[in-house]
Amino acid sequence: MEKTGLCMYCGLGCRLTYVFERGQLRKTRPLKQDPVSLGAPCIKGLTLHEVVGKGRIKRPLIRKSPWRPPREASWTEALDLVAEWLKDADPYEVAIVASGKTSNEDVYSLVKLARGVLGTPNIDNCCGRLCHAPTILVLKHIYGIPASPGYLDDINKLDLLILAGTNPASNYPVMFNRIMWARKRHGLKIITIDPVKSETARYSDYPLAVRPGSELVVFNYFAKVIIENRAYPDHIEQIPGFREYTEAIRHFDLEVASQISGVDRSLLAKAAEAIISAKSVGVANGMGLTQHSNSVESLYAFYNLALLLDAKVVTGRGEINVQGAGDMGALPDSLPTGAMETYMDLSKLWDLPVEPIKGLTITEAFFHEPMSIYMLSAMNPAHSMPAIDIVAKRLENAFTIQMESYYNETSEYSTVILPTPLLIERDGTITTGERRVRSIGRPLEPAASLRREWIIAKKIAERLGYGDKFSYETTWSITREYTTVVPAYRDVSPIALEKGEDQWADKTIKRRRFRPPVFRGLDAERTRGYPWILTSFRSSHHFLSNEATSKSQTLSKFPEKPFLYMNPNDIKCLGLREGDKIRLCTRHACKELPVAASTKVPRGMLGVYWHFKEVEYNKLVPIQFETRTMTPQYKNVPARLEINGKVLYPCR
Ligand SMILES: Nc1nc2c(c(=O)[nH]1)N[C@H]1C(S)=C(S)[C@@H](COP(=O)(O)OP(=O)(O)OC[C@H]3O[C@@H](n4cnc5c(=O)[nH]c(N)nc54)[C@H](O)[C@@H]3O)O[C@H]1N2
Ligand SMILES: Nc1nc2c(c(=O)[nH]1)N[C@H]1C(S)=C(S)[C@@H](COP(=O)(O)OP(=O)(O)OC[C@H]3O[C@@H](n4cnc5c(=O)[nH]c(N)nc54)[C@H](O)[C@@H]3O)O[C@H]1N2
Ligand code: SF4
Ligand SMILES: [Mo]
Repeated sequence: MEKTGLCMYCGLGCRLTYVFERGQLRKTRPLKQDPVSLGAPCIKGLTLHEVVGKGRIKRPLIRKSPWRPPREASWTEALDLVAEWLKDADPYEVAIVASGKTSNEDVYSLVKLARGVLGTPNIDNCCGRLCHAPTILVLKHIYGIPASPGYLDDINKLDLLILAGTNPASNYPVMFNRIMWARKRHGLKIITIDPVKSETARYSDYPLAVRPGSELVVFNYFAKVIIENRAYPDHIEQIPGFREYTEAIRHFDLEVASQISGVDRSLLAKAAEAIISAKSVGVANGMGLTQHSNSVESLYAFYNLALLLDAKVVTGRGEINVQGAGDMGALPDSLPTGAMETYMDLSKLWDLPVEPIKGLTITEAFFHEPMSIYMLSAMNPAHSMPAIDIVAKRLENAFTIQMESYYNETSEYSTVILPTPLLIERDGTITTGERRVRSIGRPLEPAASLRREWIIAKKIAERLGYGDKFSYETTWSITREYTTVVPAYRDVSPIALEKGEDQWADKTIKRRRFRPPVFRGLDAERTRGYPWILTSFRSSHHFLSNEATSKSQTLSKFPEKPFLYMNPNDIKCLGLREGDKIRLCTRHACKELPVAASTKVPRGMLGVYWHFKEVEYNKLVPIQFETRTMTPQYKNVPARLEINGKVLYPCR
């Protein structure tokens, strides 16, 4: 038997064919007619059958005291306990985190529980906060839309693509297929801005290996060349802020750009030449730009450049439903109905009192104002947040409720664990990074002992006396509700979705406005005490904290390892050998790791695949954020290397 259904990983959101034999999932195959994958999904999707059944949490678990193993409990006991705690808690000491790995309906229900029933404004979503919050802020300011306005298929028509701190060859393979086809068909040129020689940078015509955190100067230099050559459409001059922008970028000449970014002058000049001669340009950014404390200004520089070029914005979004999670209102500074000012509308629609109060981001709720209750949906903060030693303490000291499919690092600190189905065991909808709304299709049946977030929210609301506000019988009744409540989804047809047809949430650009960026210098620099720069990147064979992908035999065979990757020349000149254990220290912590060689990593830098538990990369990441979005600086971390007590400096 065959069934079709979505993948459960990245924000491209491919539809796949699931093949069953005697009721067991045996294979996952491409689906030729899928307009997203175009019949060529990636290896993670194609190995889903190897991961779904292994190591799952089957029953609710309750831990009576920290460090004691949890015991199994009934759903009634677990939910009674959770409801009891929530009822007595100060709503400002509760943080609820929804997940881009669940459906729109599940996220929406948690937002309604938080804002409508509990009165807590501290509602956020994990992937949105830890990855593209700065991008969304800047897209909202420049284009008036909290989403990527372009389409994947735009790539087919581009002749130049600027990829800044993103690695689609690894992380968005189906997008990368389109890039490669355009390159083969009509010679699409690629500029990459990445200090690391990533899988994507290997195909780049202009690989700009910038000094981490210096990207802004390169974007401003490009803008200066474009303006000096008048290589922009006439109508651009009418866009508000144009004059101020031209003034702001005036000083960023080739000399400045090359000196600050460390990129060779002639390569920079050639890239600028390619930009001014291209007819149709596309841009995309990723974590290499956002996970910095100066990310918002870099992103203003990047999207001002995009505006100047009238470029297509094809930036991807991380997890399969991170776009939907934000759209459903799982953000502390907006509501499902939109800006905070719409709270009266929402109160009427829900018939619940909603206060126009800005809540805490998940990062603030861990590092600035510890909570007494954390309620986490499909998230693993004890692996994925910075300074995980502090995160662990917060979780341990609080009443932590996890809604999870796999027992992960965070589970060690949870008081109650509520077992949930995986995305592919759910019906309902997600919204991809393109803002394409898709039915998940529930290719797999969940075990009877699992409950998803909307059911959990409903059961809690019933216990707190709000059952009538959660009178949903099916997932689709929530789809019908959110398509009337969330303005960007008012043209989305729940009937079409239920039939399996794709829909589009609003993608129209609402305005165009230049926002001149301010250069405040690099966000971190080498010092004598910390002479190396440490960064983290992703592997195409592992997903986030690797809970699911580590269960696949096929994916585990690939060569990426929990090592500290260094340039082979650095290894040689320091007299090290691969496999040598080395002490790696940042200003936050130290960790011993085996060394491995990789030509990906430039000299003087260190790289780690943060997926692996053994690396505990985020133990090393200090508490440093972009202050408007509270997105952590995972990428540019000054570090020191020691062996037998001796400090190792980068070779000259
Ligand atoms: N050092 C460093 N840290 C980072 C980043 C980085 O680049 N460097 N990136 C950050 C980013 S962009 C993000 S989004 C966060 C992510 O961080 P988290 O949101 O914490 O994601 P995971 O770490 O994978 O934890 C997700 C949990 O979801 C569970 N899960 C439940 N259902 C599903 C499902 O249907 N599908 C999948 N895949 N999992 C499910 C899995 O069991 C897993 O334990 O990490 C951030 N942390
Ligand atoms: N296989 C796989 N696919 C994924 C994921 C996964 O874990 N595995 N995660 C999904 C999620 S949640 C997200 S958010 C996306 C993220 O996808 P991307 O945005 O591509 O994220 P990363 O690979 O973390 O970083 C992108 C690039 O930034 C570079 N970089 C590192 N430091 C710097 C710097 O200082 N400056 C610049 N300019 N570049 C730098 C890295 O070398 C890397 O090539 O991927 C999604 N897809
Ligand atoms: S991980 Fe992304 S690209 Fe790969 S199959 Fe799944 S949705 Fe498609
Ligand atoms: Mo992400």
